[in-house]
Amino acid sequence: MTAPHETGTAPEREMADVVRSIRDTVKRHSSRFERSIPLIASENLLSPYAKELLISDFHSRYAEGLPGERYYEGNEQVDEVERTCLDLAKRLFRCSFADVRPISGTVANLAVLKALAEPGDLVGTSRLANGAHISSASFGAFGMRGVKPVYYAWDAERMTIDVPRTREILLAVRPKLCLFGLSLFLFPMPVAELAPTMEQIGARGWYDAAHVLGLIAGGEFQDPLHEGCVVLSASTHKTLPGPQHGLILGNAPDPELDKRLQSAAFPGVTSNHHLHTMAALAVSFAEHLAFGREYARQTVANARALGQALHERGFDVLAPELGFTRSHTVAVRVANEGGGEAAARRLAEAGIITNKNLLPGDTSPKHPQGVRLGTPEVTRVGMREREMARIAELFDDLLHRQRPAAEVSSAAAELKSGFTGLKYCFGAGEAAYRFYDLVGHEP
Ligand code: DSN
Repeated sequence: MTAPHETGTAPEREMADVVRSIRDTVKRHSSRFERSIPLIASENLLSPYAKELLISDFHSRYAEGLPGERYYEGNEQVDEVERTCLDLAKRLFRCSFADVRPISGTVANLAVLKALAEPGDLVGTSRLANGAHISSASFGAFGMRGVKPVYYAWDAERMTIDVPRTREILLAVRPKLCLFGLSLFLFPMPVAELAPTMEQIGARGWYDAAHVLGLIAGGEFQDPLHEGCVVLSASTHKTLPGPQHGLILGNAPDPELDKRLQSAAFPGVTSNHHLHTMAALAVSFAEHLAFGREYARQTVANARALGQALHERGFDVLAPELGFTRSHTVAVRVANEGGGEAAARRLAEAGIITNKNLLPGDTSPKHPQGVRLGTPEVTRVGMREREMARIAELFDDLLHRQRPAAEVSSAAAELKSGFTGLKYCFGAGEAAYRFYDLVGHEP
């Protein structure tokens, strides 16, 4: 990499300092995360073979349109990789349609709304306090498309939709589209149970699988495209350990619907798509076909073990009667530990990275009473049930026994130091984790 040299102009020297400072900050961030216990339910680590494609020449190119029907020249290899990506997506999710051009989960949601709803339409969804993604909010994708939410009835004990009461709502209000999927996603949604009602009112089923995509692919959750949803949207970097990207899948024998989704993806909500992340996604799909079943199984087993261990240490983990979770996520009400914001901040000081989260019954969006914990990343580095028990012990030490954050942080770093490689991908092992290092020299 060329270095602005010592005798460069004053602006060059000044900006070289800025570049050094940005690199130092990113390196500090990386080494902090290498020492910490990462429990954000929506984060994961990218495999070496996926990650190297992020800095490939694909990053620099344009490929508007579909493979073989582009608006630019020079796309033959991009087309080849995109066709592979589409084939792998359909194989992984056992479906007939895929579009990998949305550049994020929210962009995929906007595309679905553009394809399947008109401004003023009613769309069924869950409330934010019950775990819905901000796409459902008036200040999010729903508001952008001008559709109006129809809220499902919620069973807070079982942390899922209350089917009988929701049937009544759907029959009375008759939304055009019914969205399933959450950001606080503990249990499968009753898609199959509500499918006959959707059919009766002529509503289409839509599933936002961002959080549980890798679990669905791994056969560890529900299978919405075979239970009554005609379209599935997702981001691709949570339980599916891929790059930050978006995805739309379908399984309706309806070419007209597929065309609408494609035209909503481009030119609706993207111009170019992100070719480097699309290529990385193809690698991630291939790796999930090879390793995803075992990864999904262990991710869920770890989440259930973490819930159980926290419960045994006196934490108010939601849904104890149901084994706390069937996904990668555990929700803990921390009203007695200072509330969500204070607990999450204190955990971060101790090297345990989580997020505050609204829980059912929360009255103020600014003061969530929960923290959300996820096991995608700790599973990816090889942790199992025994480490989940140790993490619960660290929570207890910090939030119940008031052990100083610095001491808990050292204990967290010691635990993490035994997990420096990636699992469930090609090129795994020590070298894989060191892939976090930046590749260039100092300017
Ligand atoms: N905000 C993300 C999450 O953490 O769930 C979803 O987009």
